[in-house]
Amino acid sequence: MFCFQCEQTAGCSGCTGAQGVCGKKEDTALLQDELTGALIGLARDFYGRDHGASADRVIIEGLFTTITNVNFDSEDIRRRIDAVRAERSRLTAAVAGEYDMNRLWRDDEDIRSLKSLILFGLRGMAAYAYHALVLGYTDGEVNNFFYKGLAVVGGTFGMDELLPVVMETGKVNLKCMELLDRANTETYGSPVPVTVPLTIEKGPFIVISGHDLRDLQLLLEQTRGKGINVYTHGEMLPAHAYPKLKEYPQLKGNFGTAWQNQQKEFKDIPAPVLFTTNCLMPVKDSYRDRVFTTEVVAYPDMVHIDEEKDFTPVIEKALELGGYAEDRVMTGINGGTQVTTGFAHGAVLGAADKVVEAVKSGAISHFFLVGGCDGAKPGRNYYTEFVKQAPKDSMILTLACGKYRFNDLDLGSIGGLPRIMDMGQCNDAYSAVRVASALAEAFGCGVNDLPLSIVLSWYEQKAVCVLLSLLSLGIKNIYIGPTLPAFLSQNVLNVLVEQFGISPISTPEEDLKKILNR
Ligand code: FSO
Ligand code: SF4
Repeated sequence: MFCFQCEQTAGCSGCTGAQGVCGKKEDTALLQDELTGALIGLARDFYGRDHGASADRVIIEGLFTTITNVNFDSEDIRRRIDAVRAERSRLTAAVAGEYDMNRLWRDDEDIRSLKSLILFGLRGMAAYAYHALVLGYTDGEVNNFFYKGLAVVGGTFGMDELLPVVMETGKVNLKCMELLDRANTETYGSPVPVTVPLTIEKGPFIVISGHDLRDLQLLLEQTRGKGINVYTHGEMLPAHAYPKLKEYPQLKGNFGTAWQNQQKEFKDIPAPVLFTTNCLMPVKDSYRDRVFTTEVVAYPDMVHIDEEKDFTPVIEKALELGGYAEDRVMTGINGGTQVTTGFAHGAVLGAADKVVEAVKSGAISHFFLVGGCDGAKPGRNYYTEFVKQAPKDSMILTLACGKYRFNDLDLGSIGGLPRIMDMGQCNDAYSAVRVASALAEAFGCGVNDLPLSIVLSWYEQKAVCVLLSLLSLGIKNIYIGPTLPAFLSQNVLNVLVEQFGISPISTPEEDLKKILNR
């Protein structure tokens, strides 16, 4: 096997051998390559031609399946390969062959690097397109680009031809994040700031993880009046801010922290855990009887809830396990007992006058967007330290699961706004873009001229498409850590440094000095 798509890849160069660092076994990795190769074949046949909604869905689900920590189930991946082939033969006699992914992994390193940016960006974007799709929202331009991008990955192109497609991936992903924002806010209302307790109340409960708001809503419907409380986990935390989800009284709070702590946090938990998307880690014996998956997430021998969305097995497990006997006060990484969320574009722009005034009066000196994925590497306490050391008159905007490093800290407020504002999930980078553009407009300058710095933490492929979206907007001087992606070749990195001023993180002290003296 060869895989180098995520931040924890072996030796910062690539996972090979019998198993990846994430626990993905070689046979699963090879099947994921076969699935990707089959998707490229389908895309080459249909790029620029008529393709129906079912082909779009096969592509979106297939790409989503191959994201890090989503699907460890070889049987399930085999079924998906069959579905791609069936779709292809239903539509036409296959013209192009399937693609052998080894050609990509063994290609010239710069070509491999650019094509990896496109492919991994498409995988991330597919997850967002999927969450929008299940709420009934699709976009022709977004769907067409999956075909184009995959066809390009399977074609023969030089660096000059691939670079614009890399940027186009970012541009289309912005559209896709906007689509998902529309799907979420039109269905569940515009997020409002809320405080979310970390205490688990006594009695039966269910923990729901991942990004899919629709799954949460269906679970809340099915647990109505059953004496079962529901707690979000990981990227599901921002759900508390959506008016139509918030109104369910049994949606009580948030359990645990970011994904990489799940093996410790779920040990002996007296409740079931439902995974709606990534990031699922190899399941330990201490809680293997209580893990449930749905959507494209799958793990061998775990109960999978299919499209009928009958959550009865999860509900029965919650009643059987019974939860804690007494309320249990839990804390975040820094000892805080509650967190806040809901500062998406609607809420922040609703307070735009206050924000602009605070900048003009000098009460706010700088905005830092510190966000992205969390992960297991020790160097990631950089982000906690960065936030703690940021000047007291600066605001910290955050999003995605990297926020668990610092979201339980009380850093005070400025002009009635808390200094840490959680904008939501990784896809809510769209909110950050909306806020930055509105500020730029209010001050009559470009986004790069604002007192705003972006410090990203990356782990998997959604972070790749988000980064590409920021670059496609011309945003410069982004800091990235904890390490640079293994799939960036030196030449491609040079281009990103020259054109966009991208820097790897160093220490919080040094980076803050550089940023504030710029
Ligand atoms: Fe985190 Fe995992 Fe949203 Fe990612 S839970 S790491 S970028 O999947 O998706 O932030
Ligand atoms: Fe390795 Fe990451 Fe690929 Fe898993 S997803 S095999 S950890 S590079």
